[in-house]
Amino acid sequence: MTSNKKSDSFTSGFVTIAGKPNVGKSTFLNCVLGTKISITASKPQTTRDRILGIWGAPDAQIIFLDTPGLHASDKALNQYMIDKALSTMADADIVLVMAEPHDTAATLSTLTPYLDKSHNEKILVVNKTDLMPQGAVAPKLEELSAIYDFRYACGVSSLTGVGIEVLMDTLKAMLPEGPRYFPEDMITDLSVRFLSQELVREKVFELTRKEIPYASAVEIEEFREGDPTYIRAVIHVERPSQKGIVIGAGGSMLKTIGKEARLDIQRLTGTKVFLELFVRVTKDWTKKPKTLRDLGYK
Ligand SMILES: Nc1nc2c(ncn2[C@@H]2O[C@H](COP(=O)(O)OP(=O)(O)OP(=O)(O)O)[C@@H](O)[C@H]2O)c(=O)[nH]1
Ligand SMILES: [Mg+2]
Repeated sequence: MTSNKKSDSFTSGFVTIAGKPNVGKSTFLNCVLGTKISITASKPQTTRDRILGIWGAPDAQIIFLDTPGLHASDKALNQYMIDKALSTMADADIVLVMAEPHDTAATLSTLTPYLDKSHNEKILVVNKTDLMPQGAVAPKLEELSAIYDFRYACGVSSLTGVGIEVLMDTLKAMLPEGPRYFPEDMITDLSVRFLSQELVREKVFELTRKEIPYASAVEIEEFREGDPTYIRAVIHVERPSQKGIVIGAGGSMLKTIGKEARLDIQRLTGTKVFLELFVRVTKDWTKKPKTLRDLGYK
């Protein structure tokens, strides 16, 4: 791609990562940043909010915005997630539309109405190319490119990093000259408190089954910085039966969630972490705008 920017110029801009649930948007962001700021899981609808990550080079700063997967649902929480994804797409200079190997033109074209809502450049990125046989990427890109007027299309693997550098060069060439929006050493605008809450939610997502991940929210009631960092968090569920499952036999499930979350939060804070977890029933919280707001989805 050609660029007529001056050699001493600084390039910057906002790139929103959008697509259906579970295609690897958050894994891609973590791969680009080389650090984990967005939680990931093998189940769909993991990300619920806009997650901002800042990529920097001496001559460029690209602000990536990870979004909840686009899907159809009337439930208040899901509507919140879809609205968040759409507003974050509208704010971007470039929307990176992420797909995965088993997408077809038919499955990907369900996104077209969403793409039509924002008037910015769109790039198609097929993620998880490590799962594709050699030679299958180019025909897949050609097939999926037909659904929209994409400015560029490429394949990447967020697991191995293949293709990421080429994509970053392309984004840099496409973005305009602009200021450094965030301080050079900043990687996200999210607080350690919020990231800790997300890490607990990630463990609930990975370790529980069926409807439990979708009925769970995490609220940090107390966060005291220091060494150790002290965190008291509540896992909200919708029904008493779900509370029993999250606690597990003899407290075993809650113990595992706590242990795994604590290790991740320790990596984040660089301190010892004392994590106290409780489970509370907040009836039908995913369906009511008021409880959604109370739990931070606003
Ligand atoms: N093999 C392979 N798996 C990947 C790759 N990228 C992501 N995954 C896996 O795909 C699953 C979903 O990844 P996420 O990053 O949570 O996907 P997402 O698009 O953010 O999902 P939502 O937040 O639910 O919309 C996880 O199990 C990841 O490990 C990749 O490049 N290759
Ligand atoms: Mg995600």
